[in-house]
Amino acid sequence: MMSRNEQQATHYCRGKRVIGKALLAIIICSLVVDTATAQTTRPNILIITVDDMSADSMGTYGCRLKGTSPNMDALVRSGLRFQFAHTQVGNCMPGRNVMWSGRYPHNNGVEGFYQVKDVKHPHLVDVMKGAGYFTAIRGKTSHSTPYTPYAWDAVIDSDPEGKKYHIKDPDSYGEATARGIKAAGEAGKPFCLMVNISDPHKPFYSQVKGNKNAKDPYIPSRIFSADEVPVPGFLFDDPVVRQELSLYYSSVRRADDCLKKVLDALDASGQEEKTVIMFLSDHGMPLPFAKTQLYHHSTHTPLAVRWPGITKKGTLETNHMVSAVDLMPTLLDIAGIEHPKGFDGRSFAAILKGQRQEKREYVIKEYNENAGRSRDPMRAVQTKKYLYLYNPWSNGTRVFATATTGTATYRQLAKLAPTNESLAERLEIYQHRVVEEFFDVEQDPDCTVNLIHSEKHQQLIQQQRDRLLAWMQETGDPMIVIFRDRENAEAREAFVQEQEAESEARRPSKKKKNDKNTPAAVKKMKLFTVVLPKAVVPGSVAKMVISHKLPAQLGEQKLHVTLIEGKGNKRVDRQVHRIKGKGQLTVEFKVPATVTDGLVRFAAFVGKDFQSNVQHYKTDPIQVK
Ligand SMILES: [Ca+2]
Repeated sequence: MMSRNEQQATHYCRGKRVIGKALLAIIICSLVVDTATAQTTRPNILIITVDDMSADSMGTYGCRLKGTSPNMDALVRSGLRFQFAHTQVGNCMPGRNVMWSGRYPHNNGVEGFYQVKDVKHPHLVDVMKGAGYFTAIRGKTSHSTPYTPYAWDAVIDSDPEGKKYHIKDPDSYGEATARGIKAAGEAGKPFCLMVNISDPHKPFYSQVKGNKNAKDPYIPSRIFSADEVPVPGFLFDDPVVRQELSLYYSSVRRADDCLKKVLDALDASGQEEKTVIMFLSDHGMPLPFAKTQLYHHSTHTPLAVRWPGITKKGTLETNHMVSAVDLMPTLLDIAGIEHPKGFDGRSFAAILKGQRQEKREYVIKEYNENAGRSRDPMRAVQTKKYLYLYNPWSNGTRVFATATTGTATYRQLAKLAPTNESLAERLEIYQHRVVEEFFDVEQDPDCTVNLIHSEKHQQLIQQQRDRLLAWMQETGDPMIVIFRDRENAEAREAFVQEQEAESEARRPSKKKKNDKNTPAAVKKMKLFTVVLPKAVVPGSVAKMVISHKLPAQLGEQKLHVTLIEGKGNKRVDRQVHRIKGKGQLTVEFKVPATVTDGLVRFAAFVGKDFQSNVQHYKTDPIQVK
């Protein structure tokens, strides 16, 4: 049996130059040669990403709040930074897989948050290892690699004693960097080290995951207050929004603190002059209209490369548009490694050397599904001045599924919308959108005025549609069938439903048939509501009233209702009722005389079993009286 690494190496070489019986000998031979070349000529590669950070949260990219990013600013100024760089996707795993495959999602197979069993393309780690690099990663390994077991030489997420590093701890990023560099030295190889900083991804500074009352020990070097933060034009000025933004910007500052530790570690290693640094964010801020979208601010990223002896300090590059799909070919050129076949992206190494490249007037963006596997496909063409968006999922009733509904900002939007006309309009757009949009991003970077019906923009709109169609053809995008036939709403809806079904089928195999057949639209309905008992008294009966409304297509379903006690979530009792259509039932539980920790919870779900539930619900802990 070959190990995963060997399989990957074999795959890569086979695609490149190896035939028949000589396979193994040539691989060994080429690896030996590559390792020797690597030791003498190849530069170290240090890739640093931040998570969920909008470009304009940095001073060098126009942040209106001073002091968010002193170290990031110094880093990008020390090399060449792109003004017009975008990531392809507005969310993490599919976005990062574009970066490290050089392929669009429909060609690398990672369209959502799932791994691909049979990876047919070489990943960054495979190619770099094949060329004699020591490869190491800190953070986001599963989101950056399409398969397991990972081929990285080292995954540095724990300290030498095996204790997991905290993802918000700046010191740990310095430590991991130092260890990665040291390990490469011991292996006698140059390093390809990827450090993925967690901030400003949620939980934001001060919000400790899983414990509302815990204090966050990782305090940013500067904390911003609600009254000083800028409110992006795609959001709205409100105390709740400002409060959340203040935590976001404080987390940007903590990302900056982490970056400083990484650079200090590189400096201390003495490898600075032999190391090429690439720095970028994976997509925009984790708030409504940014993350999981393809708007301008969803994908606009800071992107800088410092290539010792090549890039000129303080270069602001404004001529060319580049995007995440170009990163891997560029890195291979920097390292002097031959390209494997099949990249969608194109190296911008020439631009780093101060040369001009043709055909850099626009970038194409692609979104398919969110972390919950709900499918809402979109495509976009972005130029320096305009953005065209195609949103075939929008059918007037389908609600866009996005991670940003978990934010305080979204909850405030939903709360205020019924009594505020302009927020009601924003909520409508957030939930339902329209099929096509066109924005003048130079005048309206927040993408609030849709110009798709503007008379004077029709020629420009058509130009972007033509570009998108040509790209679909060239890259084999299956969406071409409906894009060609844009006026056909029925075909469009059928296509999206088919994609939704495929996405459902990709859920883990433990999910039952029952679940696969549940359309996403049903999952978005509120199937039942619960009225809890006014008080829960030990030793007496607690009554809850459950009203249900199941669509006909679900037929008869089981409703499981559970009483849970204590911090350890121990099940006291579960009752199963059969429900169908519209109705109401009362569920009674005998509460134990002594309740563990003095806490109970109620939970309920509809479906055959929990793994295949159609909808579930759980209360916060309730104090017993
Ligand atoms: Ca992210």
